[in-house]
Amino acid sequence: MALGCTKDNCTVAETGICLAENPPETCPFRMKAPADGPVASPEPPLPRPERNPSLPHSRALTPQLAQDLMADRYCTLVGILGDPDAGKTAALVSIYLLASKAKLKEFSFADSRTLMAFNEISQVALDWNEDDPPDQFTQHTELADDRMPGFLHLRLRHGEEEKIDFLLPDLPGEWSQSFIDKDRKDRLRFLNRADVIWLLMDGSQLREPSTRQYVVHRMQLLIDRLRASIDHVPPLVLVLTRRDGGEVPAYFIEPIVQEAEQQNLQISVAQIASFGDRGDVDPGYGLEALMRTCRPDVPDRTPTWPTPGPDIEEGRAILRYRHPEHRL
Ligand SMILES: Nc1nc2c(ncn2[C@@H]2O[C@H](COP(=O)(O)OP(=O)(O)OP(=O)(O)O)[C@@H](O)[C@H]2O)c(=O)[nH]1
Ligand SMILES: [Mg+2]
Repeated sequence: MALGCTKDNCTVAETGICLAENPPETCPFRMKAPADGPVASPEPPLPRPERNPSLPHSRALTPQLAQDLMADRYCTLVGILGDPDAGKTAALVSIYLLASKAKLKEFSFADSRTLMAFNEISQVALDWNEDDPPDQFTQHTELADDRMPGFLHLRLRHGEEEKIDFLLPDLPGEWSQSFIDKDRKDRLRFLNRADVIWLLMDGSQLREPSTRQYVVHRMQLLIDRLRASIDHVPPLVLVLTRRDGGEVPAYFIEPIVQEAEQQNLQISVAQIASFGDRGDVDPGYGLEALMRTCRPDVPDRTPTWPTPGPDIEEGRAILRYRHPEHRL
């Protein structure tokens, strides 16, 4: 390294030209080299990292990353199944928007390791102009790797002290179809560890006489598959979407509830409106109550079925359904 000069503005170290017009080697203003040789390079302030630093993962977590997180802290894992178009992604988008906009009463947003993934699936809903709602609030789900699930992570504060980490898989409806039709369960092994399983159903197909029987039958098959494939099936929640289009009467879903009860499975029913472009039901209706189903220790303050009448409160969305014979 060339020696500099003690005089301001002298560039002898870079140009070799002395500002005082002295020979550079003998100029009295030149900096002195240390007695033991040339100036040494300064030590780097930090040790070199052992491996390249990586940015936090912003998209859905792979099963391995989800497992790493679960090893670190308790995570509430939710299984989410249902046909294409049932409203699975829409429910996740709505939960994220409610949490991030502080619209939940009991939960508040604390953190997410998959913000980019949430933002990606929420894009249309975020741009939504109330006067001109889109035909589709979300896109059909496709995974980068069709062999393994991706998990969305949401950390919510509950009350003053508690923080709950939710892992929510956003799966394509075809996974549920191939589970029912072909017993394809290899990709759904994570359900063995689930704290709760949400079974999503398009509520409008239940209200519609021409489709009702078919979708009820499909859901019964799904319940049977779960019973046959999982050792300890966690509590099931039958989630009826598109509540903004109308309420599904209890007797339409009774055959599904009976199927679960015959299999000795615990089931409850929720009606949600992830979006609300029709009727007078607010977007996000029923979702806070749905979140509560993930945590049996969080008290459910909702009344039992049925809840007729136009003035629907948010808390009435989730119903601990009891077959008439078993009602208290
Ligand atoms: N009005 C209203 N529309 C809904 C509701 N839930 C879903 N939708 C509509 O239905 C469309 C499909 O819902 P998705 O959540 O993408 O369906 P999905 O179950 O994720 O479907 P796949 O990804 O194909 O398996 C959404 O884009 C919305 O337009 C709801 O509660 N109310
Ligand atoms: Mg989807």
